[in-house]
Amino acid sequence: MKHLFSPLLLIAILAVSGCGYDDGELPITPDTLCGPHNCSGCCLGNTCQPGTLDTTCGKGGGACVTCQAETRCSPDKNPICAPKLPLDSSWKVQPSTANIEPLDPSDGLSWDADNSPPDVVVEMTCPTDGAPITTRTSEISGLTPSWSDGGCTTTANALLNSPLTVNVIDIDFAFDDPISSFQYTLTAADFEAGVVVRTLPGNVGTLTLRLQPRQ
Ligand SMILES: [Ca+2]
Ligand SMILES: [Ca+2]
Repeated sequence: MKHLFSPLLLIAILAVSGCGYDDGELPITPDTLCGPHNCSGCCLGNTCQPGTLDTTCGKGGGACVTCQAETRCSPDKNPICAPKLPLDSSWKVQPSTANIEPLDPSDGLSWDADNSPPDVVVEMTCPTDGAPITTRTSEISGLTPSWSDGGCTTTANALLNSPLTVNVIDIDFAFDDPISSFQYTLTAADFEAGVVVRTLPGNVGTLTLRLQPRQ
């Protein structure tokens, strides 16, 4: 037994165990392991991948993940497997807030003859997969009105392919006094942001629309 750990036997044991060598490749050490120090994509085992595929998604040298159905690999987002935008998904487009200039730029006068602020309504015509629908918010007086009514619910498909028509109106005693109007076709980026801020033509201010998915 005293010869069990002789130098020759020790060399034989080390050779069989591999001593960190992997079938002739470089030795696996902390420096050669796939990780944040040598991989800007993601690590699949010990292999660095670009990290932009649904099957191998990731960044910064973390472990690759597989994005499940209804998501797509978006390494710069959180979560990195971002939900897809199904074209048949239903969305609420809601006029949220506005900032209106205190004077009507067209004549430099207050919106109303008694110098009171405007009484603002947002009328919106929304595309659908059938006939367009037109709705109005309630009337809110002031230069920074906000609303939670009005708006419309329609499909992503319709909103990506046809414009919204938006009329911002000051309600007066006998008639609708137009403040501004515009048309705008939403983009996939707008859906991801969940919000759109539009400058109102005529240097009148801004209008914020919120986008919320509906079941
Ligand atoms: Ca007016
Ligand atoms: Ca008015």
